[in-house]
Amino acid sequence: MTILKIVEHPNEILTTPAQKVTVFDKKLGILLDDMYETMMAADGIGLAAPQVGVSKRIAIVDLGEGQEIIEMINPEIVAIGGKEVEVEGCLSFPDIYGEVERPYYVKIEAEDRDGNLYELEAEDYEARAIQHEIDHLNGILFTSKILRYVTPDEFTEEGEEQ
Ligand code: GNR
Ligand code: NI
Repeated sequence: MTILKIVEHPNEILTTPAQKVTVFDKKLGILLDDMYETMMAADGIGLAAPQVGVSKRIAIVDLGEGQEIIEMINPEIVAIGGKEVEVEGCLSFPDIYGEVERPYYVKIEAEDRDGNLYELEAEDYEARAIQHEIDHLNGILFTSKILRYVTPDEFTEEGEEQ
């Protein structure tokens, strides 16, 4: 497996809508595995393919703590509910943290690495990470949604992981 280089802002790939995946081959599995290793090495809870230089609709989320790894290929949000403001960070913006309002609940439809369609419901921080990643696939960056910037120490004071 390989730790990939994370693309940082400013880079056009981060603001370009990614292409749908049509081929579910071994190469896709290798990319997903490499993205997972890259995310872990960078201490992230999510990663989208454009962040490793691949403009395809592929993203992963893993909140850790025994929760399962979510692999999303061609994800679509099919329902949302509620709203909540929380602090977010992004591996493509190393020193920026800010409060973002997002729906508290999402239901998505996506394909797994074998091309099987599945539905997933998520709440709270998991729903937030999923939406942050789907935004990446649409070329939307969290900085365009920040209501208030916070300093890293303020972020840790709130008890979030760094
Ligand atoms: O590691 C990450 N943490 C995070 C915190 C709150 C909301 C979203 C995220 S995703 C981010 C990793 C990243 O940049 N994914 O695109
Ligand atoms: Ni991000």
